[in-house]
This record gives sequence, structure tokens and C-alpha cells, in this order.
Amino acid sequence: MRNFLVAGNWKMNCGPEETKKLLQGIKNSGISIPETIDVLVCPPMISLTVASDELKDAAGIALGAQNVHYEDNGAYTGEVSTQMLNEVDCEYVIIGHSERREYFGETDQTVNAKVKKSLSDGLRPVICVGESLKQRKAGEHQLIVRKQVEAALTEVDEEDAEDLVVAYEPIWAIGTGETATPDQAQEMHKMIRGVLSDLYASNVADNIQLLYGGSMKPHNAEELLSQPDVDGGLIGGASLKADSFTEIIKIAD
Ligand code: 3PY
Repeated sequence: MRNFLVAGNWKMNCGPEETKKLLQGIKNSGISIPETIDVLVCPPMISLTVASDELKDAAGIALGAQNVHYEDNGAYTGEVSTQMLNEVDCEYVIIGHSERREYFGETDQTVNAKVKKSLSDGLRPVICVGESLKQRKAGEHQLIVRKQVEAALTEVDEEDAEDLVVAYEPIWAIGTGETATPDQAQEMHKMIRGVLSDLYASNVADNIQLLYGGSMKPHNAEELLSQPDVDGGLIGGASLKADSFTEIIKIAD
């Protein structure tokens, strides 16, 4: 049985001070996180140290980054390594978000390199995949997402696959207020689960958490999370307020 994973992608919001406040807000909300729900917050790099300190007394909330490099160190201005993320207690890292693919030249190849490096250094990758509106209108969404998943997982062994998380985020639902319908989300998640079963033993594929991302909010979370292959959410805007984020955690419960 898969746990739900409720993950906040804070994007380029919340410096150290705001990070502290938001995490204190989540802790002070009095929410107690059941063992069947995994909760994750992914603040910007500059705020990870503060977040790590703040989460020391917050049972059940894990820390993740929004990006990582695939080399150990060197002349890569502006980048951070898996080792650096480990030092500040990150357990997860988001890889290949569509915003990174669109604005920062992330490709299926760099996504794959980052996934492999993260797994080999003990970080759980949250691999983002999703189609554009044009691709969906052309009926190519399944093919595009299948290819993204296969490319991201090239040379990823079955023993490492247990640590994977995949987030389906249709690009047309990111920051637009539009959400995939529960049926559309389930159709894509089922297809992704099928791709994972082609690559790995079914008990492994069945245990990989598949998140829906793209304008998940308290008002639509229940329907999305009730789909059999939707195991949680990668949440943008609604993760930036303690009350909406904790509301989604409660809905997942
Ligand atoms: C969104 O909900 O907008 C996201 O992109 C989450 O990653």
C-alpha cells in the first residue's frame, strides 16, 4: 500500500526569514501528520539550511531541493551538488520541473543524469513530466509523457527504483489556475504506472508514488486524490500558505 505524499514546491518564493515563518505556521497549525502520509517541503536553495533547522522538531515533514547538479563539484557557477543537499538534510530533490525544462535548458538527458546521481547519493528524485497544451490538443500527451518517463529512467536499476517519485504535471495546468480533471489525471497516472511496470517488477512499480501537480488546491484536492493512481500532489501556490497546505494534508488523510 502506497502512502500519500503531499509535497510543496515553493519555487522562487520564501527567503530564509519567510521560510522560517511558513514552517512555524505549519508546525503551529497543530496538524499531526499520520504515518500514512508523507509530507515534503521544497524551499529555494538559500533557505534550505534554515528549513533544516526549523524541521528538526517537526516529525513527519521531510525536506527537499528544487534542483541539483549531476557532477560532484567543479566549475558550475550557480549550481549545487548532491553532497551539499545531503549536508543540509535534504531527502528529496525535484528534477525536471517544466519550468526548468522551459527556462533553464533542462533536457531529458540532464534529467536522467540528475536522477542517477541523486539515487546513487541517497536522494529521492521527484521526477516531473508533463505535456504542453499543444501536445495534448494534438493527442500526443501519452506518447510525450511515456518518452519523458523512459528517458528519465534510462539505466536506473530496479533496486534504486524503489526510491523514485514521479510527478505528472501537465504544463497547461501550471500557474494557470487550470487543473486536469480527475479522469485526465487518472488516465495519465495509469499510463505512467504501466510504463513503470514495463521497466520494473510489478511490486516495485506498484509502490512508486505518482503525484499530480498543476494547480492542486484544497478545493480540488479531494477529487484528484481519490483517483486510484494519484498518490499525492506536488503543490505550487497552495503550499505557500500554512492553512491551505495543511488543509490538503488533512484531505489526503
Ligand atoms: C504548480 O502547481 O503550479 C506546480 O508547478 C507544482 O510543481
